[in-house]
Amino acid sequence: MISACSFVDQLRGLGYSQYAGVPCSFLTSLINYVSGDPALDYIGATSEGEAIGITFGAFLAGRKTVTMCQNSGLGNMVNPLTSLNYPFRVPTLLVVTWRGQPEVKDEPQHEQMGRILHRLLETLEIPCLPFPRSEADIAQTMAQAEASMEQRKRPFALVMQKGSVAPHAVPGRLESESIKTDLQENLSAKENERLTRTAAIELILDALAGDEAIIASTGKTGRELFTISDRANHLYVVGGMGTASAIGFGVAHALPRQPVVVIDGDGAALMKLGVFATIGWYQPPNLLHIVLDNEAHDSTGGQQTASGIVRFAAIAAAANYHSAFAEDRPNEIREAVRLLRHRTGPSLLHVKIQPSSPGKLGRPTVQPHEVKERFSQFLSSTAK
Ligand SMILES: Cc1ncc(C[n+]2csc(CCOP(=O)(O)OP(=O)(O)O)c2C)c(N)n1
Repeated sequence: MISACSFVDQLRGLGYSQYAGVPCSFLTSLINYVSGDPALDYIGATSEGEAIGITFGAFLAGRKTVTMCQNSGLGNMVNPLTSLNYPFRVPTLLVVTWRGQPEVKDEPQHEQMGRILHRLLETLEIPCLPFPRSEADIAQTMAQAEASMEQRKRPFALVMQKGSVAPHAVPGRLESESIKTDLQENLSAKENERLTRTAAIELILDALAGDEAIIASTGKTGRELFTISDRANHLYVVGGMGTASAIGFGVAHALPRQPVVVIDGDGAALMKLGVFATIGWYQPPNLLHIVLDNEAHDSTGGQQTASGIVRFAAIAAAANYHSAFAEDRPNEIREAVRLLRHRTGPSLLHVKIQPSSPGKLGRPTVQPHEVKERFSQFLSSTAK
């Protein structure tokens, strides 16, 4: 058994500053220690996939990251690990607990995952080592983990058995300021009067100042942004559907003076709705979250989503955003973008658009890892 302090302090020495995750009882001491230390940063995510999005964003903003989860939650991470971290070549140190370890008494719901955990990591091509159980092992374990992440530019996992870390006291409760949201919903246009996604993205780009980090959701949102204008401050989230907002939050949280704009889709936003609570709790003042809502999974053939009955701005207001607007007419959308871009966030702008996209729509020709590199360079060159 090691102390939380001995592990975290070695990681601190190696430059790790951003932690995120969802708890497991095995992780209690580590999470208590990290969240009680003002020099470190622990984000409690609503799902493990969201936690991967957050550490992905923090990595792009220049931080070394740790993502913690129960092995049950590894399942929730599979999509972003395979379709974000892999193609974009983004590492994170995973600390994955081993519930259901064979021969160790545990609950039935952990049995199968306990048995398949190492095979699952192997299938995911994520190398792993046991989480260190003695202080003397920490340096060597971390040297191997760091060498792997440096060489492969992809995640590495430490598998934590029960009783690995000595108890550490629960830190004081955090408080988040309760906001009286400026909620304005002005939806009156008929569907055929609404903008197309291309027209909406053009209008948004025109209304922005040009110095924002812009993160575009999976499918045609990213493809249209790329086609309209391909710039270093654009990140096309080609995989990890639903995580654009978590990535945007990760960047905004790490770089609080860098304006960040997320352009989300309604299907993607609904897929990871929990992030609204994370954003509302941590209050990034520099985050503008735009949902382009065509009431469809337009990118995959136009299948209807449930968003026809969803008031995204009301959800953002209930989740403690500072401002939450819904607009469907060009002048009002433009005014809202201009206003919210400069207001203290987090802000949400729900834009009703019509389905459809240009007939011959391209795809990003620049590789995800190249997009990542130039986006990170943009962030470091403007870091204030
Ligand atoms: C986890 C996951 N599920 C499904 C898909 C397939 N997929 C790609 S884009 C997309 C639709 C996204 O819908 P929405 O966010 O509303 O954006 P739109 O296509 O309407 O612009 C789907 C289902 C995927 N890439 N990843």
